[in-house]
Amino acid sequence: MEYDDYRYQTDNGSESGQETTTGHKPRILLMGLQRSGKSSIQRVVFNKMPPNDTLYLESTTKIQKEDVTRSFIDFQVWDFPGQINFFETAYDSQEIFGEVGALIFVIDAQDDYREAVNRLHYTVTSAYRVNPNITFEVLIHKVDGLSDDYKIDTQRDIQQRTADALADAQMEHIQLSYYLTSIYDHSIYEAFSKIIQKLIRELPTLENLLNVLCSNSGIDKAYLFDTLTKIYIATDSSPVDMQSYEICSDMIDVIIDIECIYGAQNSASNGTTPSINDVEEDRSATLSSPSLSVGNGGVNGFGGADSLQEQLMSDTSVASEPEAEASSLIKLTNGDVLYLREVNRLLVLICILRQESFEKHGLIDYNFQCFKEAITDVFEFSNTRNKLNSQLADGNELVNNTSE
Ligand SMILES: Nc1nc2c(ncn2[C@@H]2O[C@H](COP(=O)(O)OP(=O)(O)O)[C@@H](O)[C@H]2O)c(=O)[nH]1
Ligand SMILES: [Mg+2]
Repeated sequence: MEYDDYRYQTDNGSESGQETTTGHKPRILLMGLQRSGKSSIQRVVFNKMPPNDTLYLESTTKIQKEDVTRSFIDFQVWDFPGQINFFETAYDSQEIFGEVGALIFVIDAQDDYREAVNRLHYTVTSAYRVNPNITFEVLIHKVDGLSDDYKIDTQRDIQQRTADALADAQMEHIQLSYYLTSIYDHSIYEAFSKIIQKLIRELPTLENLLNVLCSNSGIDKAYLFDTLTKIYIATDSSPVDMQSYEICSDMIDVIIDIECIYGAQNSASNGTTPSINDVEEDRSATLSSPSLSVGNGGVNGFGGADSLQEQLMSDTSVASEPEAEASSLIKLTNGDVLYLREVNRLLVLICILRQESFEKHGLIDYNFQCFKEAITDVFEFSNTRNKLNSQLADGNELVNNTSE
């Protein structure tokens, strides 16, 4: 399958009638040795490519830029060819690294990683010299084949080698964050959630709103998800455990699948835009433990979802149009309830709460409405500010094409 099948908005076109790429969005760079998995990560997370299809990806020969414009997520992803050194004088490193938000360095953990660690050191120190504001993120990737012990050892070893090398170069003040990831499970989404949250300026406001919502409604945990990428862009300040994130992320797949099977046709024949529509479920009989098994890494679920996905993908101007928002309820036999509410076409809120707390569900719905209005306000505010910023930056005339 071709890459083009998956992309929804790219740097070289306004296929969906959206604005074309602006050169001044925060950038996320994907760097690392060849075959470490950079292109696969980009396709799986942002273009919904099924993980197995990445086996057929061709090697990247020039920087692939992609615009990701989805409500609070608004940046460019640059996928680098591993074989080229962009710090050489032939390239304008100021132009490449000057405006970067995050530099993600991918290391293949199934391979001998010594060379990758050397390259990581070189990349981090060189990029830091150009722009000390970059956040450096290291993905110890392809850990699907590895035992838990081996994962931990590998991470410790890579961290140690990198820290030693930075200390030798007297650059130990550079901060790096490490993640164990694989495209075959939730770990890559969880890592991207954390990486991207660092770039969302509204994060403190969103967290605050979620905290208020949780404490006033008896909710134990709430995640605000970007529906398409399944990246959670904010959560309340109670600790995140992987299991609760996974089950919420699986719930999105379930709802989208059900919508695709039972919902999309109706809405198409009504001539209205399909959305995740009022799917009410009571699955208490079928779910014996708080873990759903919906697809591998949650990605298979999108197989038949093309039309809905495309619509979701092409619509980025959502916050303004009022429409009936979807909701869904899943009761688990351990006494927990998963409650999903659509904030707008790009965002869903998923709450985990005790069944007893859900009895006051009028209160929760009322609080949700307040939450939704607040989110819409924050979004509109930041949208206006971004537009102003980009007009200012356009005035300063920025060069956009750095791929050669
Ligand atoms: N087992 C495993 N293989 C992966 C993973 N991510 C990518 N790959 C494989 O690694 C190979 C190289 O991937 P590619 O994205 O082309 O690497 P790039 O050169 O860094 O862009 C492909 O065959 C992918 O299927 C992963 O998480 N686990
Ligand atoms: Mg590549």
